[in-house]
Amino acid sequence: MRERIGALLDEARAALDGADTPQSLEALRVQYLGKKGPLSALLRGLGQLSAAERPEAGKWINAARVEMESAFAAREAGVKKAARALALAGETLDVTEPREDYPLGLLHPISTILDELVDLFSGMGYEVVEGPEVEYDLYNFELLNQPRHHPARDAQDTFYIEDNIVLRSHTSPVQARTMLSRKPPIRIISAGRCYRADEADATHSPVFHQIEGLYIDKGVSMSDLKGTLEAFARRVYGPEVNVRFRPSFFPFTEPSAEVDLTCPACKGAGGCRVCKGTGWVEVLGCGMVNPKVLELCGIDSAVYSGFAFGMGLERLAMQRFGIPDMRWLFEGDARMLGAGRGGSAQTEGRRGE
Ligand code: 2NM
Repeated sequence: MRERIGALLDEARAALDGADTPQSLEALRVQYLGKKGPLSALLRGLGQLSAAERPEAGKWINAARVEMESAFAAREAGVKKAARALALAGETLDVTEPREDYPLGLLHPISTILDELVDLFSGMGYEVVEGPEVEYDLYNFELLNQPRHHPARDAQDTFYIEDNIVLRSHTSPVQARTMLSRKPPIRIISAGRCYRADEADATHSPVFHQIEGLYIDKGVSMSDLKGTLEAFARRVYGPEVNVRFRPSFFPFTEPSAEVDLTCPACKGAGGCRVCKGTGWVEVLGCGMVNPKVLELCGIDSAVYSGFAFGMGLERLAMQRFGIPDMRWLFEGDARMLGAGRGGSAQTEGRRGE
């Protein structure tokens, strides 16, 4: 009896070592510990033993069952652990694996240009100031030396909300508000949407974006203006760019100038579409703030002087990205947000039109 039980235990252990799934383990459990198994058969056979042999044989059988059950429990824990490790390995997800055909989202060209300019002028100590798009004509015109009879104040050119309220036609009213509310030194940029009653075409839009700078302090001169704008030109157009100042006129500056830069498309060679063959592109207007404007805005023009400059973001974006029609910037066509990165690839999707 003892030998039979020992052999049975050895056999069960060997079978257990080969069981590596919950299913095969369960089959062995039925085989060795079930009602039709060898231990049950031995128990049933106890009746045939003599009364003297019976108690000891019963003990052996029960001890064998306890031992076999603990061997099963140990194996079961091992099999469960292995099964779980296998399942986890099968579910592993590589979150770094690149997917195919990943459409790149880019900022709108206007936002790209604006972010770059804000970054540049912030670095030169300018603070970004905002103001309302629906504006009193006092701030939009009057304080900027554009009195009542000035042609720019015509309803033909400016959107009127009421008699004395307009959609701002430039971001200069933000400068006027700042001059009135602060004392020099003032070094600010304002940027945002502006509105003019223009028909939309390849170079005009009734909604457009400007960025303007204003610097007022004691002793600010035209050479400060030139240095500032040359730094701007090099940063945005590259170190090779040439800068050309041409005399001009604005009601709020005196003297005034227009600034041309080397054409980014033909590098000044001329004969290209972007610069209409001149080798130069017109980029911005600027000047020394008219003393009349300083006085109107409560700044003593005998003590302080300043410069101001302004530019349209649409034109910059069109030159930079080679966009041939200003309307593309406002139509909400997702191809403006580009399939490729940088340069004129930003608008690659529309190039065939
Ligand atoms: C331009 C060109 C020249 C300008 C002037 C002022 C202010 F408020 F100081 F008078 N702000 N911006 C200015 C000057 C804007 O845009 C083409």
